[in-house]
Amino acid sequence: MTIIFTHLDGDGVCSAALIKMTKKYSNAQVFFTHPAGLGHDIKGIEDDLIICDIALDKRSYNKTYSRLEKISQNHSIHYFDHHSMPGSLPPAVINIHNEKVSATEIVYRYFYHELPEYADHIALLGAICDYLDNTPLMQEMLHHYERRSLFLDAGLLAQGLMKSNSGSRYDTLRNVVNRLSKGEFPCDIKFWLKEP
Ligand SMILES: [Mn+2]
Repeated sequence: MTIIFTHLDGDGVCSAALIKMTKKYSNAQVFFTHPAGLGHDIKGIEDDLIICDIALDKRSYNKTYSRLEKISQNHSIHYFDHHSMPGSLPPAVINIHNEKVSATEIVYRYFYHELPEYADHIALLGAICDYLDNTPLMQEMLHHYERRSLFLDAGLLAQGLMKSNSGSRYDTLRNVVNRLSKGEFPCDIKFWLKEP
């Protein structure tokens, strides 16, 4: 079993959706966290771990480091991120880092050969949501799309994620990740359009 910890914005949700498109990680469980909470949230994890779009927080760096180190003794850890790092990661952690592109683009490049064709659409949405669609690869991919529909979809995703504030928010977000990973686009996810 693999656990994915990701950010609950468009970039984080799209990163997780791309990972779940791969055969190996289609059953991975998705959880949401944030930089200050990461060290706390990974406590007691006894599974393979993937972290996306979560900055390493300076104040909790030591705690996060030692927990990652402990988990990495028995499990694989992939860390996909694009924020500046206050320090290194434990040597056994596979650190895929690039500060010039979105976390979604990092994940997209890493799993490129295992992704279905519709992954391109989700990769672009994640990049647009983080205002990082102006990279060479994303600009090249944008040419294959109807820009207006893509930006509508990205807007729906960003707004939908912000508005899903009910008690079952994490379940809603998990459901969104699952649906995106199966080839649905934000325009298909109609429940976002309803008032809670
Ligand atoms: Mn991001």
